[in-house]
Amino acid sequence: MLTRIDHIGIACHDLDATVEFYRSTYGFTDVHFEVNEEQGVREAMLKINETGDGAASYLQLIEPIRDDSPVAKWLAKNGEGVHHIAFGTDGDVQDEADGIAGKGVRVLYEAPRRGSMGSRINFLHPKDCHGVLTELVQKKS
Ligand code: CMX
Ligand code: CO
Repeated sequence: MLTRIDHIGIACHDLDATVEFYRSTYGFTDVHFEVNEEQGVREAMLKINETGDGAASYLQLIEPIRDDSPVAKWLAKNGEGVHHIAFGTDGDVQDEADGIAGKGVRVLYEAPRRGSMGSRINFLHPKDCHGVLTELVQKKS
């Protein structure tokens, strides 16, 4: 089951400056930095709140580390802004993805890949989701 908004993904040109904006403007100070080579991003997960199921909600600020990464392509076309939303699952992320694929929505990866903080992730194609790139997240247990 999808139980929460796990995070909102926001694409930016300058990760450090964007983290500083969220820190100084809103006081979000719980920040985890990570590089995800496979996804082609350097990222900061800003914890926003704890949720009832023991997980948390985050803003994921993402800066491309390669010109050919999906986020670099998206930034060149759209500029900075909201790039994707991510729903958290309470069970196996691939079971969730398979169930959604059965409803005719394209799932981008055949098997889950590694996301932030040891999570398992997959994506749904934005063209099948009314224009929203949608990520599914199973947090590390
Ligand atoms: N949100 C909404 N629509 C999007 C989109 C996004 N983030 N990215 C692309 N699109 C739309 C484009 O606007 C385009 O629409 P039109 O045909 O109407 O112009 C269409 O989808 C195709 O876009 P594209 O620019 O040609 O890009 P690609 O098809 O090469 O790639 C996608 C699109 C979704 C397959 C690719 O971005 C992808 O694989 N994303 C998943 C991985 C990812 O985004 N990783 C970074 C985040 C990592 C993390 O969260 O941990
Ligand atoms: Co994400």
